[in-house]
Amino acid sequence: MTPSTAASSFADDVRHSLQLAPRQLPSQYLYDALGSALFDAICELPWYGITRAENALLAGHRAEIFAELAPLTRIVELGPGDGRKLQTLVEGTSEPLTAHLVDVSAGALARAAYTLSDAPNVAVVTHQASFEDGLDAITRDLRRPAIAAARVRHTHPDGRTLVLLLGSNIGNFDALAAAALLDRICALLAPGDALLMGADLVKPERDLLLAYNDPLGVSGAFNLNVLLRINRELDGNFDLRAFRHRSVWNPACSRMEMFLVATRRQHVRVEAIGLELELEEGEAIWTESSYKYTAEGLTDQLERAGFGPVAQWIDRDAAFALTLARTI
Ligand code: AVI
Repeated sequence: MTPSTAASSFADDVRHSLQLAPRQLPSQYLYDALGSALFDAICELPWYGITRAENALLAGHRAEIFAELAPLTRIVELGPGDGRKLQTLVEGTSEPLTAHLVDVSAGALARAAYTLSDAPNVAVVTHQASFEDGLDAITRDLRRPAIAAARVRHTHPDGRTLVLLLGSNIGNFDALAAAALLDRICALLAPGDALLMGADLVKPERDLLLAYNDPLGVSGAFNLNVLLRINRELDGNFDLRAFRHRSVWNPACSRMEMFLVATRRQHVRVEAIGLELELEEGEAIWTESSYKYTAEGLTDQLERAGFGPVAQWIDRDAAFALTLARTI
């Protein structure tokens, strides 16, 4: 499953993916205003360690990152969430920076821009778009000829660019889509620019099950909210009480999988797209995959995409890796 495709719309994607076998919904649609707020709440949960581990690694290594990449003038963050990861990073410099934030959620962009308004040296530009469309728009804005010239001359006349793909956002892309995304990031960057990627590592199954099916039920609400969104935006009649949240670890594919499971046989209608569904009791709608990696697997993946790893920092307790990689 791929979280986003360039020219798709919510209506088209819902119509198409709910009719696949097994039924699916692309995970990018979990992030409307409420979904983004619920995801921010997940990041606060004691069982979801990604955000805390990443923040500690960013705070601990930001000085090295800025020293390594000087002169850094531009940061592009794919999926900034509430902006706190970038805030932690930019506390490591007083040099002027332009931050391009790319997210499908207008609410997340507004929250991130607000968080960063505390950083006087950072000018924020927001792009409400999928990662792919946002990268393409930024590449166009930065005038590709200038980048192409920089590639040839191996110079950075207006400073270096750092792309941030944090929070294990890469984990919501399957292998092919992840490779395509890394290629697209590479296309934006000139040699010597860099990617900083935060990715969750394989860990004991019981920890993963708690992180993706927490005792407070926030993960369940986050998952179910996509049905609420279909009801609201596409005039659907999903009965949210007739579904339960399920998360499973798939060791063969090294990923957590999230589903909404029908608790009874039911008929659902989504008026705006003329869709009628017959769901059996126990039938599942696949809403998200979260791939988990090994440290070596991450560096191999980056090397295949044309990056040379510079440094990798690992939080062993949380099993989380932050990798800085340069375009070569
Ligand atoms: C945003 N993404 C990296 C999160 C993850 O861990 O896959 C989304 C999430 N899904 C359930 N909990 C959190």
